[in-house]
Amino acid sequence: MASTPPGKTAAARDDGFPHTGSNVSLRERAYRIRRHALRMGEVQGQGYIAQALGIADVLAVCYFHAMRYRPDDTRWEGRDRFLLSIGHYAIALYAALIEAGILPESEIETYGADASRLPMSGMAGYTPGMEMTGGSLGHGVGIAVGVALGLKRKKSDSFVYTLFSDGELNEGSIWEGVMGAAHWRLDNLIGIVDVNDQQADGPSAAISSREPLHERFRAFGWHTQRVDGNDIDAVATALDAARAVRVAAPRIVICDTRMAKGVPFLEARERNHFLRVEAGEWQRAISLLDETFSGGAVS
Ligand SMILES: Cc1ncc(C[n+]2csc(CCOP(=O)(O)OP(=O)(O)O)c2C)c(N)n1
Ligand SMILES: [Mg+2]
Repeated sequence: MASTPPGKTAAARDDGFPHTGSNVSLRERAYRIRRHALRMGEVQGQGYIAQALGIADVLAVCYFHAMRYRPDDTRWEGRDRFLLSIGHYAIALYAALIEAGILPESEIETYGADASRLPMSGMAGYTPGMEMTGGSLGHGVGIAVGVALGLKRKKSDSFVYTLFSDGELNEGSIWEGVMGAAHWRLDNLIGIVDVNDQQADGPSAAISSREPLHERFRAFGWHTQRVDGNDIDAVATALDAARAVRVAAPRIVICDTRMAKGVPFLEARERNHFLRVEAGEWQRAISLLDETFSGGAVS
């Protein structure tokens, strides 16, 4: 077994909650996830950075509060599964996996390079902790339904989390999965939608609105909550409720987030689906993030 990383207790590792007993706050985890993502962005000079900054608070809660896993055994049968439906958010998940001690921080330098374990779109065969291959949008919920059904048949008490996006709701296959999950009453499935009101062609509300999204999910038979996805306490409370509530239905936590959260000059950009940042501006972005964190402004 690997040595216990700083801030984690050896006793807590075996029950699958490596973060239990850590003295690092969720707010600091989210800040560090953002920082890892910016450093990967700097390696390539471009990427889906705004998404990573926007979803960092949610990932911090997933990996340091809600989910069971063993950093040194990513295939552990008792783990909760995290299915990243949106392959282009891989940079965000890598940042969380680095923070979780599943990937070494040194691999940041390899991001997006040939033969790297960190390709620009999420691929299950390449990266420890990446449970599904993304890239073609619309498949995470359907795969999550299959995994959740399989776990139920094995009498497992693991949860299946799947993260998908507001633009991805344009894919009909998402709604097929949503109906299947409700039909099979998959109370071990927790969906998280990142509603950043942005997709490749512009604002989601203008291109193909799915609002009121909470009412739609409710109508599809899901236990539904909607929170500010950049409010760490609200996300943690919602995920606690999603696990604890006694209803025979899948659960959704709709997270309204702000793209590029934590780096004001990137937040201010109108089109930030794919960001290009000038070479000198990466360090500025990291410094601003550091300042907002130490000043208490990020989450
Ligand atoms: C089936 C499919 N169609 C189109 C794409 C191209 N594509 C990649 S990301 C993206 C936008 C999806 O919306 P969202 O994730 O909400 O965008 P973001 O919030 O990241 O800007 C699109 C259309 C794809 N990867 N797969
Ligand atoms: Mg979006």
